[in-house]
Formats: sequence, structure tokens, C-alpha cells
Amino acid sequence: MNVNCHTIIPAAALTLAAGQTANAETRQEREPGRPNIVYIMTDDHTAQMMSCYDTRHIHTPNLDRIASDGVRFTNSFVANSLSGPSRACMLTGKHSHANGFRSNETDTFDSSQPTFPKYLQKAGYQTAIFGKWHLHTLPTGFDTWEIVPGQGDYYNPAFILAPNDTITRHGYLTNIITDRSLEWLDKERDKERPFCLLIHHKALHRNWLADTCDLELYEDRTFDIPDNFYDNYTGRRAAREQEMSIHSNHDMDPIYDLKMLAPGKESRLLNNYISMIGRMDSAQRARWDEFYRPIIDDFYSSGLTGDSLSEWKYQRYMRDYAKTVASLDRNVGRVLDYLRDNDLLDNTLVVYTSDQGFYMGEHGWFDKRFMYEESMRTPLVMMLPKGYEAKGDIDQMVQNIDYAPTFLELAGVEVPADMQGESMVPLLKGETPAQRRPYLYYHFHEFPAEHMVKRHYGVRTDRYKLIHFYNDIDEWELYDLLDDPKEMHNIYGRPGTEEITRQLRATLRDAQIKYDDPIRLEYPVND
Ligand code: SGN
Ligand code: CA
Repeated sequence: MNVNCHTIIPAAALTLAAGQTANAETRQEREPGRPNIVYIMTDDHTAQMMSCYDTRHIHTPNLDRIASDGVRFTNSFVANSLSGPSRACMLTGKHSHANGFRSNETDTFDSSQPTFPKYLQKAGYQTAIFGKWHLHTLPTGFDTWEIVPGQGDYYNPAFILAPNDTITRHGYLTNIITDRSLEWLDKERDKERPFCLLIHHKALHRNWLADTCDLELYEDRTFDIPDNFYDNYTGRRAAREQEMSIHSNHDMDPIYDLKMLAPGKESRLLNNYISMIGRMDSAQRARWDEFYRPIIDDFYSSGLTGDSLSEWKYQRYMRDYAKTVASLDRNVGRVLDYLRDNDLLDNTLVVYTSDQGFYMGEHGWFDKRFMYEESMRTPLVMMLPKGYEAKGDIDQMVQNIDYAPTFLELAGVEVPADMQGESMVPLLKGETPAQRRPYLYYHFHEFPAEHMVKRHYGVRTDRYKLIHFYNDIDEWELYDLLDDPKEMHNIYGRPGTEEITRQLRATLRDAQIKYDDPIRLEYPVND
């Protein structure tokens, strides 16, 4: 950790003063049926960049603490790999077509619909959220909420506070969201009642602006390039026609994404970058410019092109992303320390997850959206309250529509019949049901839109994945994840796959009927 990183309120200042009694004697401690919930969700954090999942790239000691003291889900997925839709799935326990929020760009969340915070609130929980909301309507179901507008800003960010005031706070967003969450935990909540706190970070969203105190990190690291970085997308038309390629300066902009601002250099997203760094105060900006100046000079004098340019972009992308993870990891550590130092861990479920996974150069990409593994997966680790015996890895497939029913069951609230997710509580108790759910259903709707990933739906089983790209295209893809975990070989239509294709198409049809998706497989199973 970089010792120069400051936070506004150090965690230590919030721990109990000598002589005070910790929460051990509060009523909720005597009510083990109603544990607290601390749900920490980041944006675009992928398992490849979390060392309890993948040790190749970086070290995340605080996030790993959650896994080592609790459980790590090794097969955790989303239903629609995009921010707003994921948040809506998580809040409602329903797929996108059922909660009405399919796309960041065209939908607004109907905030009158039931959500798990509303059910918890009704059951006597205190509910609060700090950070990214991204549902285009104001939060409902929270006693306290402070959200960033839209995607939020890394530096000196605006916040919308209930009932609808906007204020600007000074500093780096990941620190500020943590500060406010700790302040609420320490000073604002009623310590006699159980609580559900949602800490929603904007980090690690594009364009990965590091905290100035973390700028020097990872500069001496050369990250391994994924072996499918130069994928040519044979047999995968939707993959070929996306606009999320590191190789393309249109998609990954050297100025906006990689901070190579210099006089006379133009780019599509230049003004967006200028307005972002324009939020910095003079000290932040001076530090920023001092760090980037030599890198910018080197970049323009080297005149890189072709593969050398792509690989240079990949390294800068990885470093920027890794620096924003460092700040996030440190801030999650502050929350864990607070909970530990205040004797809250025994009676609190701590969840860490992301709104979806992300590509770190696999297939040559950044961003998400596709039903392929890197972005359909999302990290999920938990520390469990006393009485829940699971430990280590949980390998059953779970999906973000499962969170709402899990939190309700944990709090002793009846799970409404129309929630489509399945409670994970049996898994948290250490029970191993033979086959919890034989497949996961996925549906991505946001097209045409930024990054141009075609609309698609599909099913994933333990071993296979069937995807149908539709709308302005009609293409099927089939992967055997055992033989081809990187999804490079579309075997749809190959001799020998007839039977598994028939079975998976039947599964897909069953899923669309079960979840009542109005956009259905229009083809007979055997065509
Ligand atoms: C922004 C980003 C995209 C990103 C979407 C959705 N562009 O539009 O790269 O895919 O958000 O991300 S940017 O120019 O604004 O950085 S999501 O996680 O919020 O769904
Ligand atoms: Ca996201």
C-alpha cells in the first residue's frame, strides 16, 4: 500500500473509544435470526484482477480476506452484463425483461416496484446506500441514500442526497463513498436495529482514473498478454463486429482511456477527458500532470503502430485498472476493520461482488456485455454471520437474481413468489444440494449502442453454452467449456453436436417459458 494515501476519516477514528461498549450487547446481537447485511459492489471488477480468484496479475489482500474468512463462489454469474440492468436484477431478484430495466441507454427503473431493500425496511431493517445507483430514477426503499449522478466522477464528485439536492464533495470517490458509509455505520444508524448497508463503488469503471497517491503503482510491471489477445473471431460474427477492441483507437482512445493528452492531439473523446480532469483542484492536477508528462512524451516520440501500439495500450490499461483496484482494496479493508473492531462480524453478512465481469485483453477487448465467460462471470465472496457454516469454495452456479431472495431469507422475510432468483441460504449453511439449478439464463438487450455488442440470449450449463445473437443478425454459437474454456471455437452446426444442440435448444426454450421472457426462441427445437 502507498503510505501517502489519505482518507478523510481514518477507520481508526471511528472505532470505539475506551470504555464504550461494542455492539455485542445490542438487541440485534440477541436476535441471531436477523443478521446485518453489508453489501459492497464495485463496477466492472473482474475475477482476473482479484487475487483470491487469479494470482497472475495483482494482489488484493483485503478482498482476499473476505474469501479466506468466509466463502468464495467459483461459479458466480450475472443475467445481463451491464451496470443498470445488473443493479435492477440484484434489487428485484428478477431478470431484466421482468424488472423492466434492460438497457442503460433506453430504460428507466420503475422505482415503485418491490425490491429487497423495501421488504427489509418493512421488516424493521435500517437501509442505506452510498455510491453509484445508475437507474435513472431516485432510490426508493432506503432510509438514507446518497448517490452519484449517472456514472459519477472519480475526482471531486457530485452527490445527489435525499430528497433531491446535489452537492460536491472534495477528494477521490472511492475514499468518499467509504467515508460516508463508515460515518453512517458509526454515528447515524440506530444501533438497536439490524441494518442493510449497500456500498456501491464507481471504481473500477472506465476510464480508470487512479487516486493521485496510487499513480506510481505497477509502473514497473509488465503484464502477461492473454493468449487470445489477437483473436481473429473466426466463426463468431458478433464477436468480430463489436467496438470494444484495445487494438482500435476508435474503441480504446489513447487520450480518453490512456490519458495521453498533448497539445495538438485530437480524438473522439478528447473533450470528455478534458472535462474529467478539469474537475481536479490545482494540487491534484499538478500531481497528475507531473506523473503523466514523461509517459506522454515517450508515447508520442516513439510513434508506435500495429502490434507494438496494441501491446503498449494493453500495458497502460492494465496499470490504470490495477491502480484503481488498489484504492478499492484499501477502502474495503477499512470497512472490514471497522466491522471487526466494533464486534459486528459475528452478526453481519459481508458480501463483495461487482455489477459484472470485464475483459482484460481476452479476445483483444476491454468492456463486457457478451455472454462469454469473462463478462458473464462476476466475483462473489462473502463473510458469513454466526450460524452459517459454509467455508471455502462454493461451486454451484449462482446468479445476481439470487441475491434478493438470499437476503430476504437470511432476514427471516418470506421470499415473494414472483422473485425469479433462488436463495443461496442452503449453500451458506454448508448444505450441498445435488443439483440446485441445471442452467443459467442470460439476455443482453442494449443494441445498437456504444461498443456495438449484438442482442443475444442463451443458456449456460455446467459444461456447455448456447447463444443466439438476434435483431440485425441471426447467428448461433455453441461452446464446450470443458474443451474450450476461452470460447474460441464455435461448434454450432458441427457434425457430432446434433444431440447436445437439440438438448440445449430445448433448455433455452424451457428457460424462456419459465422466466416468461417475451422475446422468445422463434425456432422449433429441431430446425
Ligand atoms: C459508459 C462507457 C462505456 C461503458 C458504459 C456502460 N463509456 O458509457 O465504455 O460500456 O458506460 O458501463 S464512457 O465513455 O462513458 O466511459 S456500465 O458498467 O455502466 O454498464
Ligand atoms: Ca459496470
